[in-house]
Amino acid sequence: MQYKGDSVDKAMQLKLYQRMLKPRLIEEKMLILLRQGKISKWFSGIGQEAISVGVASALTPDEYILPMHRNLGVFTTRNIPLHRLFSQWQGKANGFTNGRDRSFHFGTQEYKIVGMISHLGPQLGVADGIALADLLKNNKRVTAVFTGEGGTSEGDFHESLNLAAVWNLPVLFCIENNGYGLSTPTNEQYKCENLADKGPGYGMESQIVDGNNILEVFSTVDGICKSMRKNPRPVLLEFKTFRMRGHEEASGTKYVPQDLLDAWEEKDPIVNFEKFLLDEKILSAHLIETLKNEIYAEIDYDLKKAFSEQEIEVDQTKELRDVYKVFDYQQYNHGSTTNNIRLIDAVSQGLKQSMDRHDNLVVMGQDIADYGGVFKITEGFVQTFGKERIRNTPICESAVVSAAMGLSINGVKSVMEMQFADFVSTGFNPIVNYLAKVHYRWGENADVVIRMPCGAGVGAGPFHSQTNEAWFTKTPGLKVVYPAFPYDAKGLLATSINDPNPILFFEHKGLYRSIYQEVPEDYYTLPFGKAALLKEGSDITVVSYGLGVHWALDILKDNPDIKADLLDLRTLQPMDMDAIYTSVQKTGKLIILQEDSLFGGVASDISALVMENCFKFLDAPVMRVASLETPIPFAKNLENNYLPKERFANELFRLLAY
Ligand SMILES: Cc1ncc(C[n+]2csc(CCOP(=O)(O)OP(=O)(O)O)c2C)c(N)n1
Repeated sequence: MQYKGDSVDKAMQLKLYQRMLKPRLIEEKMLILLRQGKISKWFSGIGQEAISVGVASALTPDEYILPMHRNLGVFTTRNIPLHRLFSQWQGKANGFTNGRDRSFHFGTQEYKIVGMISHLGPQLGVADGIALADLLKNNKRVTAVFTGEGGTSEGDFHESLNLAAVWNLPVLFCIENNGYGLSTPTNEQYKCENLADKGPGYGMESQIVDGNNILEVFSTVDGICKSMRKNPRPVLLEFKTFRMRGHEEASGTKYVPQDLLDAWEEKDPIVNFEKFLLDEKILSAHLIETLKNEIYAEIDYDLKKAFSEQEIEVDQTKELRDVYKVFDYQQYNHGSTTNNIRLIDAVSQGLKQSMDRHDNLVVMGQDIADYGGVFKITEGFVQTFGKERIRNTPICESAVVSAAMGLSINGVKSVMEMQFADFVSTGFNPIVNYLAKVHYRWGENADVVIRMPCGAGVGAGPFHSQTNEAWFTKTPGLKVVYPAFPYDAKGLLATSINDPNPILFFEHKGLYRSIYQEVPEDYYTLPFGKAALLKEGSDITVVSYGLGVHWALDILKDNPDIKADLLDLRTLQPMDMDAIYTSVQKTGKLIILQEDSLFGGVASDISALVMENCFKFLDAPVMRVASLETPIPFAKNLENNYLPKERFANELFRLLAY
């Protein structure tokens, strides 16, 4: 191995050696503890230390770094106290996740480290968002993110590199090509010769780096970072290295040819660098021993500390509480001036007023800038707020959701417009796995609103008509808002943007231009978790939300003899169960109407809760009315047959007669 000693000063060379030694010695200790059954899983980065240490050493302490599961050297180079790492790996309270997540699955703002989720790819889009926030704040900073070569096969890799290139984001994409993704060798992972070859395809500089040569890693990354800080742009680096141990310790390396392991053992980044430093007289045998002993002492001391820490205590209240960041709801009242506007205008107005109010709010979505979005919600926004804050995105929902997460980590709020709620499926992973879980996992929050133009009745067929709120009400950590009227839409959107938690904000397309209401001109907020009692009656309780509310209103209008409480839920998570219980206790009968197909929908859970909590008040079975268990058909008569409006009227009469 060739070291160019003159590229890095001697003090730094020594520091780099020390920094590589530390994760190596920690790992050696962990392997012993693993065999003793004192720790659970271990993902080894032995042989890959030069990459973690070299990259982390080239960044400034205020620059974010996003490591993966083999990057212990990132954590140690950022000087995280070892006992906290050990506690983290043992699921103890002094770790970073209160025992809620394992190994390297955590982040810490204190050390500007944002750890991975198991799904690997979203990490890359999060880096885009962090870098975008720096760019918007005019911080001259680089964000470095890691991926293995296996992770480059995920769609997130393509989406995130493309997004970074199109937006010119200062992200250093670091591929650690260690030959295997679990048991899959590179020739079964990708077809091109080098992954760095992909850079030019994205319009991005790229470079191959010898990942086992610490001086090459450090000096290359250092040089590139200096240049990226001056001239912000993404750069792709492919570090060639090798995974010397199994994917994780239990899985072994049987499938790896021995000659490959032998050849790479010769290239051990620490052994070789040590020899070089000895030759250069930067190191001596005595100094090596001293350095090792210092690290051993630190490991032993900190291990004792972590082992003596008690097991995490179970506190169910805290477990439930920590799913969401506490939101200090502020009521903003409005004056008396109103205008008769449509639901679509109310959403647009609410969004615009929030843009005025929050300097750090960015809106992202497909075709939302000059074009104004397919529904024209953001028409004219570019002229008022500029293209920095009103951002057209490529067609890459997953990377944009992840970028929204990154923006939030770096202090920028965002609203993302799904062009149609149906397309959220391609951004589903980061929503339910990253945004939803991040506060519970390590106390970070996702200050993100995802606007969801949804719903049927517009003859748009199976892929432009879904109302998929139940995909999200199922997932702890998300809030789900679903207004049925312009007044609610405006006030609830303002609240959603103020709330620091991730929110799915459903806007029914069929209501956009058909429902008018007097809506205050002023900015105002409305609280979550408060259903609206639209009609009062003693015979039956009707519960619905979104378009269903209007179907119920139509049918009750046509049948003035029916004395019904009609509750519009307005928000589904949190849900105003108290309002439902109160009404059911009065009427003894409940019918729930939802536009979505029946099984696993919101109506089913309301029904279950009412049975469990109000059984003695019920005079009849709780009825759920919903769409057919089919995809949403296109032809008008098929769609009408699919939707439950007519069935609702029949069931309502049946239940009243029960
Ligand atoms: C979306 C997803 N699919 C599969 C896995 C299972 N898995 C975890 S790590 C891994 C291999 C990753 O390989 P690579 O990105 O090259 O990183 P390395 O482990 O080699 O460092 C696989 C298949 C996962 N965690 N997430």
